[in-house]
This record gives sequence, C-alpha cells and structure tokens, in this order.
Amino acid sequence: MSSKLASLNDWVASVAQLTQPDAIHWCDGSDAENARLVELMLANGDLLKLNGQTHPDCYLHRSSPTDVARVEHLTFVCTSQPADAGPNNNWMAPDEAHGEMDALYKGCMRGRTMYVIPYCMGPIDSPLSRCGVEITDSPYVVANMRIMTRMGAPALARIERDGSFVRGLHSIGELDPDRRFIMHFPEELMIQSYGSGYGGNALLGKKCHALRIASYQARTEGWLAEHMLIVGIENPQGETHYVAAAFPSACGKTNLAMLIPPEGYRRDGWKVWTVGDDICWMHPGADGRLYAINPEAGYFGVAPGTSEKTNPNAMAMLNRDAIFTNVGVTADGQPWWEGMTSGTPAQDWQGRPYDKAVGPAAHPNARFTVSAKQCPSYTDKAEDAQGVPISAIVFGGRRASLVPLVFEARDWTHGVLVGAAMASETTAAATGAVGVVRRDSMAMKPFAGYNFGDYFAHWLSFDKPGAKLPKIFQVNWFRKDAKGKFMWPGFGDNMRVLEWMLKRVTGQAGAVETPVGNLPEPGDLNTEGLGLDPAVLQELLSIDRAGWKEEMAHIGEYLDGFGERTPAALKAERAKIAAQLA
Ligand code: GTP
Ligand code: SPV
Ligand code: MN
Repeated sequence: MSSKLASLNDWVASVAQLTQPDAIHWCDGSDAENARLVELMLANGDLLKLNGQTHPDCYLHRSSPTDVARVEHLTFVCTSQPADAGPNNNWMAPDEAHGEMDALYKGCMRGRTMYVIPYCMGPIDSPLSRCGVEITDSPYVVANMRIMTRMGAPALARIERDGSFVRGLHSIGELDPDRRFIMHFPEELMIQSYGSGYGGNALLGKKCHALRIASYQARTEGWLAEHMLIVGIENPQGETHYVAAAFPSACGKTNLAMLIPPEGYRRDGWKVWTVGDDICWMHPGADGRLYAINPEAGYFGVAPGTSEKTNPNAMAMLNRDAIFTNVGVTADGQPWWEGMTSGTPAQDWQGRPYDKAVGPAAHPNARFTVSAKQCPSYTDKAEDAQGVPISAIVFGGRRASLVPLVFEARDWTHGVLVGAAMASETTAAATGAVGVVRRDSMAMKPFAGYNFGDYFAHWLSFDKPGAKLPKIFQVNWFRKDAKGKFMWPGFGDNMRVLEWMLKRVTGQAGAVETPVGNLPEPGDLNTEGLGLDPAVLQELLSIDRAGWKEEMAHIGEYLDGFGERTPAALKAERAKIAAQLA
C-alpha cells in the first residue's frame, strides 16, 4: 500500500531505506488489523490476556523495567537558535541531533515490521485538528495509538486533503536507557524517538506532537496547546460551563475530568461531562471566547490510586477493551494496583510473585489505555468540530504547604503570572526523584516546545480588545497537615471548589481580596455533609503573608531566568504583589 501524497510516500521510503525493516504495514485502523496485532503480541509476549470474564478484551503489557516513564533529561527541542528552545528545554543543534538519530536508526528495523500510522489529533472534520504520521516498529505503540488518536484510513484521507502532516519516527531500538532520545524539530514539524516504548516517549501524537510541536505552531498561529483537562459542569438549571485545568503529570487531571459530584449535588441535579483528561487546544472564537478541543480520543491514565472510592467512572470504563501497562495481577488474571478497594495481587508488574517487602504490585506510574467513549461521563461535545467555550482556566499543583485550596486571579495578567509561577512536587510520571518541588509553569515545563519567556508573552497576547477571556484560578488539592495527611478530601469533593469558581464566573459568589488573589470565605464554599473541621477549612483558605513574600522573591528569580524574553508586564505584576505583601 501507499498514499496518494508523494511527500508521504517519499518519506516512508527514505525511512525504510535507513531503518531496513523486513516489511512495511500501512495501518488502516480496522478491527481486523487490531485483532491480527493483538494475536501477534500475545504470541511474542508483548501482551498477556487478562481475565476474559471480568475484563473482556483487556490485556497486560509489562514494559522493560527501565522503561517505565518519560525521560525529561533525554528529551530535546532542536531549534536552530538555542534561545528559541529556552532554558526550560534541553537543546541540541538540529544537524547534530539528526546525525545522532540517523546513527541510531541505521538498520534498526532489521527483522521487524515497520508500521505507518496516519493519525488525526482532534475530530477528523474539525478545522482545529492537526494530523501526523508516526512510523514505528512497535505493535504495542500501534495498539495504543489506535485508542488514543483517530487513526487509520480517515486520518490518511484528511492528510491527503491537507497535504501536510507532522512526521514522527519511532523505534524501540534496544530499549537501552543509554541509547534513548526523544528529539523534536519544531522548525521541520518532525519528531524522532528512539529506545523507549513508554507512552509519552513513544506515542508520538500525544506529548511530542499535541504539546511540544503544537505549542510551537500555536504560538505563530495565535492559539494555545496546553496540558489541560476539559470538563463540563452542568448546574441544576441545565446550563453547562466548561473548565480547562492544568495540573502537572500525575496531579489529578484524569480524576477531575470525570469526577462524580457529592450526593447532595447529584440530588440537586449537578452533572459532570468529560471532554478531555490531558491535552487541550484552545482557539479564540469570533465571539471573543476561547474554544477548546481535546485532540485525543482516549485516556492514558495513572492506575495507582484509581478506585471505586476515588474515581468510580474510571473503574467503570476499565472493565473491557483496555490495555494495562505495568500493573499487578490477581490469581484469576484481573488487573490490580495500589489503592484498589478489593482483590489481592498474585504477581507484581514485573511478573514476580507479589511480595510487599520487595515493592508495590503496580509500578507507581502504571497506566491504562482506554477509549474516551467508554467513560460514563463522556460527552459527544468531545466530537464538536468547533470545540467548547471555556468559562474558567484552573492551574494547580501538588503543594504540601503555602498554596491555599483555591484562589481567583484578579485579571488575565495576574492569572498568567499565577500559571507561570506554579510549582509542584515531581511524580513518578517522569524518571528521577519524586516529591521535589519545582517550578512547572502552566504544567508545561516538560512540554512547551519553545522558550517559556516567549510562551508567557504569547499567553498575555490573548488579552486584547473584544476578547472575552475565562477567569483564571489556582487550586491545591494536596495540602498536608503536620502529620503528613491530606487536609482536603479531594476527588468528588473538588466539585465544591468548582461550584465556587463557576459562581464567581457568573457573579453569584463572594470572595475576600488579598495581594495573592481572591479567596472564598469558609461560608462561601458548600461544605454540607463533608464533616471538615472548621479550623482545617480556615487554614486551607488563608494566606501566609510571610511565606508568600518569600515565594514571590523566588518567583522573581525564576522569571529573571528567561532574561529579556520574560514579558515586562509579568515582572511588573509580580513586583506589584511583592510590594503589597511587604
Ligand atoms: P497525567 O496523566 O500524568 O498527566 O496525570 P493526571 O494529572 O491526569 O493525574 P491523575 O488524575 O491520574 O492523578 C494522579 C494521582 O493523583 C492518582 O494517584 C490520583 O489518585 C491522585 N489524585 C487525583 N486527584 C486527587 C485529589 O483530589 N486528592 C488527592 N489526594 N489525590 C488525588
Ligand atoms: C504525563 O506524564 O503527563 C502523561 C503520561 O500524561 S505520558 O503520556 O507518558 O506523558
Ligand atoms: Mn499528562
């Protein structure tokens, strides 16, 4: 097979010339194709079949034990000018990077099949969507891309219509951490990945295309590509407001995107609709509002911590047609991970007999891959070619101290500062130390495809005459008490905070002004049925002025790190707040 598009055929031929596969397979995305691939992977050990009674068509993939997360230190943005990648990225000169990668790719697909995956990020018929082609030698990547993107014949047809696409080349190589690179060439709309089969490193439509390359394109085209969930909150009057929220990796996007409101809310008629759980592309519409699409078609979510108690919607979508990566298994072949409320693991994620003393059953970054349509709160607004209008943007991180449960930014510039200044504890989603607080502007530290200074300026540029921008908030579900216990119940109860935010949007809720932002008073939050100690709530909703003074000084140093590219308006906003706190 081949394509009507000469540039695509030529590229596929040149990659085959370099990598020397035994066979080339153009993916059409059909069920028959998937069935053949699953059979192949069951035979070669890439997949294990899970319990067909409890989990029909569910499979377990055990990765190489040293290939379990994103590798930020091996991820590069290769622009001609180092300053265009910025201090927030690793940089390599494009020529040098191509040289390194070509050496790795040379003959790497001998004895393997090369799969050509045409995919579309976003609804096939949406003007906001963008396409790419991933070439890979991993059938596991094909199976995941099939769930995570609109893949196959319809995508190829659109690519042939558009005439352009992002080129992504991936090989698992030897799965050797010392021969592993994730390279981005935004000026060439190209991605090259070698040596890892893990999600963010290997499913090139996701972080590599939909965030790093797309953010670079979005800057020149006047839109935003963000690490955000998109959720619709329907009030008892039947009005739905859409919220986009940026939390760093493994900090609660999937959970917020499909939360089940507390019982009282459900009784009153509140409903939650899931549009996306990880990536959001936002464009200004003719009416001045921001309209968002979810470029993905599935969820690649964190398994540990997901349970009937914390995320029943996720549990309901995971009992059929799902791929589980690096989870444990029960004696009767059901997937199992830490946090589950029932079942007992028999084997851990490496296939060893489970022994608590040796380690957890599931890897802390174990993941599930599942179609978005299987989520009970899925809305077909996720298929809307125009996207959904965004009423509020939320930034949030894991902060054991200082950052209150919620506050509102005074205006857009203040909100951009809040996003830029965001910090969070690192998690198992990337290799390296876990629990270290670092700045993670807009939850995009690992994903912005260009200099953060330019990125902040791009964010500020949306505030122009006629714009009807969303209100911006910061939240923190992760405050801990002196004993190290979470102070806020989180999960479904985060609905209470969402309600306050949306009532701020519609002018129905009160707030106290502070230099840091506008906070609810304890009475402004619905805490009915929560049983939260009033002193704890008071602490969650207060500002530690001395602590914030120090934080503002750190934020100043951080912003200065982007030199002349940091917008003056952002520095001025910070200085104003620092002065008010002094
Ligand atoms: P990525 O897919 O890595 O981008 O992550 P994500 O932001 O979608 O994170 P996810 O929702 O999967 O949550 C990661 C972990 O945080 C899980 O173990 C959750 O159980 C936990 N978590 C999510 N929401 C809350 C919350 O409100 N409170 C607490 N304490 N934990 C939460
Ligand atoms: C993240 O790390 O933010 C993820 C998982 O959503 S991955 O696709 O691996 O990037
Ligand atoms: Mn993510």
